[in-house]
Amino acid sequence: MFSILTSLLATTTQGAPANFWLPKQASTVAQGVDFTFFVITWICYFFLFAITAALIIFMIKYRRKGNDVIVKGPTHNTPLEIAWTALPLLLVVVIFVVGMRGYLDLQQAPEGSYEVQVTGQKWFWTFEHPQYGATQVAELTVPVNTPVRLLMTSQDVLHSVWIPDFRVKMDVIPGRYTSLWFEATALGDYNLNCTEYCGKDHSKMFATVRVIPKEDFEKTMIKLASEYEDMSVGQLPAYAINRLYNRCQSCHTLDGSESTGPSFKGLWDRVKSGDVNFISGEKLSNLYGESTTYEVPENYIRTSLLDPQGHIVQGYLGAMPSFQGQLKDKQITAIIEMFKHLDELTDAEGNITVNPDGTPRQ
Ligand code: HEC
Ligand SMILES: [Cu+2]
Repeated sequence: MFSILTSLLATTTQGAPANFWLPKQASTVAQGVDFTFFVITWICYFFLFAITAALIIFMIKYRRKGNDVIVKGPTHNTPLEIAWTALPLLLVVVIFVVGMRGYLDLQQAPEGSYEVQVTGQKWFWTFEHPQYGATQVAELTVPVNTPVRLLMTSQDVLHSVWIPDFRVKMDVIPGRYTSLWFEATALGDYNLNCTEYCGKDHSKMFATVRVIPKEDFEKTMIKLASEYEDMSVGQLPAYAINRLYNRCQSCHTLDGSESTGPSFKGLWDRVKSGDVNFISGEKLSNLYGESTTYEVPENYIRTSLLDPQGHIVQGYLGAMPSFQGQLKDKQITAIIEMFKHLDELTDAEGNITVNPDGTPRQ
């Protein structure tokens, strides 16, 4: 009871910390959402106690006292019936008005919001910053005290973005755009979860929203967009497995198990030795050598990314999308280097063991 009271009071100040009922308030709309929540909760408590008390009192007062007592009950009471219709009506109107105000706030992003394009797919989130040409996976960096609008769609099934501390949530739907906006009011890292059951690894489909100072934002984005440009070839594998592999992981595993496409484990050895059969009946080893289709194995991987339908591996469907225009040359090199060094980047179960900067994980 006490905690309800303190939490209700807490909602009157913006940016309230986490309490027994709700997480921290870290966006401009959080206070309104919490207020609506507590108004409804309190109305429910009131009626819970009032009805329970009436129930107990009437049970005692009007209990059956013997076999021979016959009482004629009232059949109609107009003032009472008007009262129990009008009062609840008034209450739901209050709930509607409070809720609608918050809802409208949530619906309409302020003019000039910073826009991020969000793609949900099994089982990760991709965030693109069109203004900077930067892409983030499982991590979304945004400036503090700035309205941010997420324009969202799904590659496969229904997903849903939920950032509890911001009190925002919106479905992400294949073949359609939905949007959501927020303005973070406090620096820090916040959880973003998928909140629409979307299959086997739904519980792993989360991301971190990093709210950083406004003055650092542009610098961070520019760095992110060109992160790989300053890297030496030796640094590329760790970058690729952390920043690029997530675009492949829905179809290619790292642990050797079959998926929509062949596993990346051992791929470089297979490819290098030309031990790949195509559905056309050709063998990859026959396509290597001077003045042939691929000349050297690296070209096969490059072509696999830019023109995946060119040669389709036996046992699979031509389901791979082209990455033409989506990967820069240096990123393609990074992927090739990743294949070559996959053993150093993953453990036996296919878990990634390095950070983007090459330091060991954990
Ligand atoms: C939607 C599913 C899908 C995605 C996403 C995908 N691929 Fe593929 N990929 C396939 C399929 C299916 C094949 C086998 C058929 C073929 O050769 O096109 C394949 C084949 C390949 C091959 C040739 C494999 C071999 O054994 O010869 C390479 C290399 C490859 N993919 C790399 C990638 C990379 C790198 C990414 C991410 C940047 C990626 N793929 C993303 C489905 C996908
Ligand atoms: Cu999901």
